[in-house]
Amino acid sequence: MKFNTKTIHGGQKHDTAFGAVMPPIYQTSTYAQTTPGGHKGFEYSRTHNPTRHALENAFASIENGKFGLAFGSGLAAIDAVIKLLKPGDEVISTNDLYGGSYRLFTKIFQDFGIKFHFIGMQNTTNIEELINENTKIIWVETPTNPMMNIIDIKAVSEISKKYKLILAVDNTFATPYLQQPLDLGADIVMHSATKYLGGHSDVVMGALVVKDKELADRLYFIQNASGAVCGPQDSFLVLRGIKTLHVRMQRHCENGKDVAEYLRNHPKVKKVYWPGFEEHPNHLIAKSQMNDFGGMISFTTKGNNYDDAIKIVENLKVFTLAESLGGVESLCGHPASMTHASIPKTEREKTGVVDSLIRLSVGIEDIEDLIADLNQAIN
Ligand code: P1T
Repeated sequence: MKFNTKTIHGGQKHDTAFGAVMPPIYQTSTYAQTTPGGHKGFEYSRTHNPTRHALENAFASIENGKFGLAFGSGLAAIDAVIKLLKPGDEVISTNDLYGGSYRLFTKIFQDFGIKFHFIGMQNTTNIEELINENTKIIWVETPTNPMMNIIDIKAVSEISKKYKLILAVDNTFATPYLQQPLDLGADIVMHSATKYLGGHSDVVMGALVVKDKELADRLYFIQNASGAVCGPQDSFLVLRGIKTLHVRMQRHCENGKDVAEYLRNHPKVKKVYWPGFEEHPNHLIAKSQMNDFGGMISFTTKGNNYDDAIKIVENLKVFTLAESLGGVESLCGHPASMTHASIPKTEREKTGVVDSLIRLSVGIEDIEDLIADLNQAIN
């Protein structure tokens, strides 16, 4: 199946009881057994649940993987990946990444003896310089949150293969509609399914997808042993969301392009971060590894004034000021005080997360209304 068909049918079977076209919400914690071990493949819903299973198959299908795992949040999915490690192990991560991922790495796992290196990965030789016998995982976010840097997944995967490391890619911003990291050599794809996969700002969820059976088994063990799973109702919602991922993404990309171009021409705007621009430093990599450029855009205003940025996000009306992204409705955020407040100011400013930076998740409303809203708020 091609991608658009996979979003609707990938990994799915009609329900065997009554032929329900959508999988029922199996709102149950446990399953009757005829004798100990005498069950139909489901024992307890932390381990397996039919609705979650249908969703996990959909995750695997759209990411061109073999095994999907669903978690109670994106951070719970990342938590499971880092639990593959032992004290003394090291991770090399992108230095521009979601603030909550940075917080999980530095405030939780660092205390368990895992060492994290944060570096710009646009130049992949930076990565090789940090590799030693303790290095186990390379953590890549691309496009990065919120600076929209693009990292060459294929080039990083060549390094990870050379040193026998695990390459994990957070594909939240791109979604498999735009890029499929497993095809580019990644070992693990991670999602905050809260965002584009769910697509309607009504659920918090995380996902992992892998191809390798042994790695999948280790992750399934952690998923069950640590227990950060999502419930059947949420599984149903994300499964429903995935069925329109391709049409939503197409419109997010169209609107994103128009908003990026509008902002670039605005006299009060200093810089627009969007990988579709030819002048974006990683545009050629974006063009080669992504099918389009998405609906996430960050920009700064002239003067780099904190109060000006706050005034703009307060004045926006069609764009809602809120954490999160990837829903049908347009959202705006102020990373320095919101999503990236957990990164120290000196660290975040090194990557460009300055006080005037505003992040937009461009939704799928009429473009004229989005532009008019930005116009009134910036002017
Ligand atoms: O929020 P949660 O589902 O736990 O996912 C965490 C996460 C992981 N990776 C990326 C790239 C993310 O953007 C996120 C969550 N991000 C936001 C809430 C945000 O507004 O950026």
